Amino acid sequence: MRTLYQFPISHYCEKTRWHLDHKGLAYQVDDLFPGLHRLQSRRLAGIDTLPILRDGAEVVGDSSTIALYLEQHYPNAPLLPADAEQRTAVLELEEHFDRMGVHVRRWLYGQIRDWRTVMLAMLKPYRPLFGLRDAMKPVLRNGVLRLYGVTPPRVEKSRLELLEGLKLIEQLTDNDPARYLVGERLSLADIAAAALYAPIFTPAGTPWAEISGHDGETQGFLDELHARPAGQWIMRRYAEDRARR
Ligand SMILES: N[C@@H](CCC(=O)N[C@@H](CS)C(=O)NCC(=O)O)C(=O)O
Repeated sequence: MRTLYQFPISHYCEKTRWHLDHKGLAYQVDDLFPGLHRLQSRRLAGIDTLPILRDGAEVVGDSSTIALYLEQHYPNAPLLPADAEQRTAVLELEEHFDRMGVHVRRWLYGQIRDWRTVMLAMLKPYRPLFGLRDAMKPVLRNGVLRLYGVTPPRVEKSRLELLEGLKLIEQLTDNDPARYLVGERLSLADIAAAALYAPIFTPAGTPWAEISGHDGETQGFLDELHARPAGQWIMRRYAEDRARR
């Protein structure tokens, strides 16, 4: 039995879901409650973050370690090229877009003015146990802002970083949304880039599509990003390459 310990709203968990789905591997999800998850994540894998994958007797934490584990143990539908040079390029890009995920998350949380839809997307999987779920909302909101360093100067720096990441996608694909980042096939680099940018591009069917209520300035910025070749590239990866189980 395979279990993915996750937060549905986490884009790092989305990267792992995509990888498992791409390989056609069956799994169940265990949605841990944010904050309290650390009791379990530390016990399972000695880490504070999700995703964590249990695969039979093996427990693997961190989306990049999980990715390598999956490639090693399930070589079908490979996401790492056989060619050594391309493989190195893919792994470097995966790392780059993993770091970008931090900026995407910080920038997005920095834009939220009305937290209702975020809380709904975040807490939907959990039952409203004795009103505890709703009582946790302000605690969670403050925890998210503190944990992810959501302060105006850092949010602005993250905005610039995420623009640089989009520029890189455009350079690597020569502004062509049909192309992949490395070589002619989907790789771990594409999955990392598309999944970790997904919260701001909100492809249909993803948890972030439910977040609404941005102010005019933020919405205008998002519209500009959507119109760029990199925005179209991300939406295209979702439309064409995001197999769902
Ligand atoms: N490097 C990690 C990052 C994962 C990560 O940042 N997960 C966040 C959710 S998006 C998390 O678990 N945060 C909870 C915490 O830090 O307590 C990975 O790739 O798995």
